Order: sequence, then structure tokens, then C-alpha cells
Amino acid sequence: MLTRIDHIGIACFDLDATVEFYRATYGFEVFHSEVNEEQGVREAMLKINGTSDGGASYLQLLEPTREDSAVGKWLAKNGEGVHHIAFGTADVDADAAAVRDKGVRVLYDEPRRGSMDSRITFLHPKDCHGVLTELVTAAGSHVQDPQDH
Ligand code: V0V
Ligand code: CO
Repeated sequence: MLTRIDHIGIACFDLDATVEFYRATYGFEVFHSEVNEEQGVREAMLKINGTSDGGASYLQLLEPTREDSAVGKWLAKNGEGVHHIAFGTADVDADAAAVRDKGVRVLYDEPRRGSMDSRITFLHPKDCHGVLTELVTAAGSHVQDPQDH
């Protein structure tokens, strides 16, 4: 079950300048930053609020590490802006399978490593009315076992 907005991914040319904009304008601080070579991004997560299901909501600022990456290609075509939306779930495997059963293309056979050791997959934007959609299970989040009280 998709229970929250985990993050909104925002593509930018200059991560440091964009981080400074969000800090100076709104007071948002960097909660976490990392380079994800597989995805071709340098990213900063700005935590907006915590949630009760073990996750939180973030803005994910993304600068490409190479031109032929997903974000690099997108920036060259569109310029800076909102790149994707990510829904949080305690069980990305089950939710990806359920969405695939409805005929939406899920881009990965198995979820891959996302920010802060989360597990992520993507749905094709052409099957989602133009929105690149990510499903994410935060590290440490787990499916509630009914006997686990
Ligand atoms: C591409 N298209 C998009 C789009 N990217 N539409 C909406 N939002 C986007 N972000 C459209 C594009 O305009 C084309 O439409 C069509 O899809 C094909 O795009 P393309 O430029 O030819 O590029 P492709 O097909 O090579 O790649 C598109 C996909 C790729 C979506 C398959 O970007 C991808 O695999 N994305 C998933 C991985 C990713 O985005 N990683 C970066 C974030 P027309 O022109 O044909 O109409 S990493 C992240 O979020 C992490 C680590 C995390 O959260 O933890
Ligand atoms: Co993301």
C-alpha cells in the first residue's frame, strides 16, 4: 500500500546553488547527501517532515554525474524542474507487482538501491500520464507482521 509521498525529485544543473536556494528561501537544511553512480546522480535530501510509518517526506535535489544519465538527458531536453514523484510503501516488491499487473511498465525486474539504502523502482512516465513515478521502501521500514505486537 502506498502510504505517503516519500519525495519529489527536482533536477538541477548546480546542486550546491540549488541547495543554497532552498536553505536561504525556505530554511530547509540538507538531511543527507550522496552520489549514486548506478543512477548517475549527485543528490541532496531535504527533509520536510517525518511520518508515522517509518518513513519521511523529502525534496530530492538531483544533479547529473554524466550527460547520458536519466537526469542528464532530461535536463538537456527540459531544463531544470520537477523530474519525478516518489510514493512511499512498506513493501515496494508487492506494490510494484500489483502495478505491473495493471499493465503499467515497471522499469526494473527487482528494486534497486536508492537514497539512504532505500529500495526503489520506477514506473514508465508514458504509462502514468507523463509523470515519472518512483516507488520506495525506506531502509528499516518493514511490512507489519500481524503477530508482531
Ligand atoms: C523521460 N520522459 C519523461 C521523463 N523522462 N517524462 C516525464 N518525466 C520524466 N522524468 C519522456 C521523454 O520526454 C520522452 O517522451 C520519453 O519519456 C522517453 O524519454 P527519453 O528522453 O528518450 O529517455 P529514455 O527513454 O532513455 O529514458 C526515460 C526513462 C529513464 C524514464 C526510462 O529516465 C529512466 O529509466 N528513469 C528512471 C531512473 C531515474 O530517473 N533515475 C534518476 C533519479 P517523448 O519525447 O518520446 O514524448 S535517481 C533517484 O530518484 C534515486 C536514487 C532515489 O530516489 O533514491
Ligand atoms: Co527519487
